[in-house]
Amino acid sequence: MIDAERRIATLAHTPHLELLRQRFEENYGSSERATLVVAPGRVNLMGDHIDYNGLSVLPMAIQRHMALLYRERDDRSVRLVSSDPRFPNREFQLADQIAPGEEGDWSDYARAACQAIVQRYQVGRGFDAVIHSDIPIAAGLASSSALLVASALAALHANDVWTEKMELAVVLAEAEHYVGTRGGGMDQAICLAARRHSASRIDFDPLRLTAHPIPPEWHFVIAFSLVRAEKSGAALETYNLRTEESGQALQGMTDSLGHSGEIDSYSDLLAEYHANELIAKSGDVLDETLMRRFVHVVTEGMRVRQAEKALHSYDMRAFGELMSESHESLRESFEVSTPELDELVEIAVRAGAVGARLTGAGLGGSVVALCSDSKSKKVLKALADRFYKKRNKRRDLGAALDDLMFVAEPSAGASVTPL
Ligand code: NG1
Repeated sequence: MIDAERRIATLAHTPHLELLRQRFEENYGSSERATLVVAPGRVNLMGDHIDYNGLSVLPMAIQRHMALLYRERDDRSVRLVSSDPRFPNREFQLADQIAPGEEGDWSDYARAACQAIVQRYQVGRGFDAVIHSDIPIAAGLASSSALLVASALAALHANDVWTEKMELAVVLAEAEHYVGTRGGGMDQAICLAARRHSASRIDFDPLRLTAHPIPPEWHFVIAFSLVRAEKSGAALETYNLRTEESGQALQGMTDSLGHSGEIDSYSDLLAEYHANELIAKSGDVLDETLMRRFVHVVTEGMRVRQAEKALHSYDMRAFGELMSESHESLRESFEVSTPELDELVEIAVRAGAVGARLTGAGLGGSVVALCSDSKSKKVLKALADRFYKKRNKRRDLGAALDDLMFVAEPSAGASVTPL
């Protein structure tokens, strides 16, 4: 993961390195022999709520990062300091079972990572770390997985353990269940193994990434709905309910087709039957809710394949149309959109985006809109005027517009750089 070119690039792209060093020195003394870990956020371009059903997805890493500066210790303590005052200092011990913090504590992602690394690689050396992130929190851009990945890389490198990225991604997908989500493996995999200038198709079982370059004139605009999709409370419950429902829908279909016990995944079912045949049958077999969930999963899986083809053939219009269809399916069939996300999608499309969709889990969070480079200024301006400024009259946004909406740059995966 470390080579000279990457090292220089990493340092050059860490604008907050000085701040990290300063915070490190305030808390732990000299920052000599410290190591920098950088883990990106991500935007998912196609394929939401299907990774936990084992179907392929198409995300890319973005230019927003979780940066963590650490130095290893001689004992099992892990000490964490965040530059964000909302997240108080935390300390815990490396162990096979690490107790979570108070309800929804921010350090649970680091605890989850460390517990998994101890269980898998039997490490015993802790570390002192400071972290700083510019990934918007609870915005559907996987800031929590970036913290999990950065903490895991610190725990591994502090103990001189080297692992293969795909192996680690599998371990960390499971590790994140510690916080209560029954999620899939998209976020950890793209955070670890994304390629610059590219989106990646991620296949599961076995985990594999296939990178596809993004044409430079394709601009993906990300816009935050101002509704935080916190994975504690209601959003967590709905998310887990959707995983359950899509499992029940699969079960209902395999039972009715006489394959119970033989077919236990969407990919196996889709290998056996044509998607359209399954969709037609689902109306007879499943109740209304499960039928909708089933239709979303199956059609979203198809859209990932079609989007990949559109990307290959530089067909921006086709890609955009698939994004809008995907949003409609997430809204109507999977019921994870919100009025704010719908409004952002509509504003972006009216202003010239070829398509737009919610990204990530939904239930708040962000949308992603595709437009040509010549249109992106117009799309950003429309979002500012018709969404953010309208709301800003009534309340303080508390952040610059640049933090609420920006053009995503397809970025590289996580890196570890000794200073
Ligand atoms: P976000 O948007 O970061 O909450 C979640 C899951 C993904 C995936 C998407 C929906 C985790 C860590 N992330 O992402 O695996 O299922 O929702 O596509 O559980």
